[in-house]
Amino acid sequence: MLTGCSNEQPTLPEATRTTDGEVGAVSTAADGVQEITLETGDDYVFTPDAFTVAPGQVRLTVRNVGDQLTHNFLFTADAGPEEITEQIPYLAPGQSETIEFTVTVPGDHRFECSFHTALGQVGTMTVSG
Ligand SMILES: [Cu+2]
Repeated sequence: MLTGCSNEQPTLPEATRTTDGEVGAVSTAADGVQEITLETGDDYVFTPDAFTVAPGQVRLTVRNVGDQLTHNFLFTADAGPEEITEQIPYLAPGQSETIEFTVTVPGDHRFECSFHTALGQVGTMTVSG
């Protein structure tokens, strides 16, 4: 599947969107930066738990839609083709945080909520070649 700049206009009118970023889809913002929004909640899952970006700048938002659980978001140390140190250390229920970073090396980056890795709250960001 092709992603990125070749995408046509979204099919939903803007007024019906709940947020400025569609959960789970990598899109390109007006400033040219690729964007992705993940959701997590009271279920120890990131949605999506796998997505692919192109080399370049990435703006990643994590939204905690849960009522009870606090999560975080970080790329697992020494598990990817290059280091990404940007992280969201603390994301309380109802909060949304955005980080930006740049990737250059193709490969898979594991990410996790370090509070809940034992419960399987992990995922994979692939940087395409
Ligand atoms: Cu968590």
